[in-house]
Amino acid sequence: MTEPRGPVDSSRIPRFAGPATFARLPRLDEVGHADVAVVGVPFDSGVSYRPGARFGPAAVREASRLLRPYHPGLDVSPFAQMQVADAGDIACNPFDIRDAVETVDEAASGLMEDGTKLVTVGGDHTIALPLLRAAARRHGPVALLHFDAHLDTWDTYFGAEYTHGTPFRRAVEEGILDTEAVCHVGTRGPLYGKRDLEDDRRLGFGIVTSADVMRRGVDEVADALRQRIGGRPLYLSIDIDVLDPAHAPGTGTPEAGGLTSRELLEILRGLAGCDIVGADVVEVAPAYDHAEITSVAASHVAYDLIGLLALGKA
Ligand SMILES: [Mn+2]
Repeated sequence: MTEPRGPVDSSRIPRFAGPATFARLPRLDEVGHADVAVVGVPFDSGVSYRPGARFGPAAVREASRLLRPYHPGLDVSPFAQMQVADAGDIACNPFDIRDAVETVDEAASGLMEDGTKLVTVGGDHTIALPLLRAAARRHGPVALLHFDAHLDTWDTYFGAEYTHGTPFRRAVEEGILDTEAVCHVGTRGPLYGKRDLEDDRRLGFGIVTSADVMRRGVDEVADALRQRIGGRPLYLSIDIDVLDPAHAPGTGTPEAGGLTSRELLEILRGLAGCDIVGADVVEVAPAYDHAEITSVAASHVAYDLIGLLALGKA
């Protein structure tokens, strides 16, 4: 096996120069095959409030320039232990959501064909549905941990089925989730009514609220999640609005009282050993960001996801 090609050497090319790929990794077309590919989906036509997540992938790549190759929290050097590459963006129709959903499904399935696992950077949360379809086509119905301020299991908005607030209801309806092991983490904030929670529970979801994380602590929460997941193939969907607006102001539907970036990263690290088959980080909307707070957080979340995938490969 040839050695993986890693990021450009920052002792030779400073971090503010060189390629604009995620973590300054090679492009997928430069390495041919990747164990893990970072792919952008600059799509935000499914949002219900502030638009702008179409600029998320570029902002997260820019903020990822400072990532370094060794992850001490997980004791892993992901870029040395496997080939990681940047697969560029999936370009989809900004005027036709159904068409965009099909495009993401096909492109993700194509990228996964030879076993590549995807860490997808959105884009709004609509894209989780086609990404889950692609994952389920390969692995069967998948367990899901959904980190978000919101449930995202609403039925329709203005009659529209495919939006950033509805992907996980569609996914349950389509039978692509293993509903024995689906859970929201970090939810909070006002709802339309109590029925939102009843519907969500009926769909099969468990909930660890943002307040639960604070009361129980990250280790206990991660242990409970890991037990619930067991050995099932697991998809992780991370809406950056799971973080408090202090940690992620640059997002479309911010809610007070969220996780700190430290809590989120530590819960993720507590999932080491799970059989992760794919992941996304969505809803970074850089126009509302300050000093790259949100895109730095998202780039670190993506790096942790890659680290978890590297551990799974070891
Ligand atoms: Mn969401």
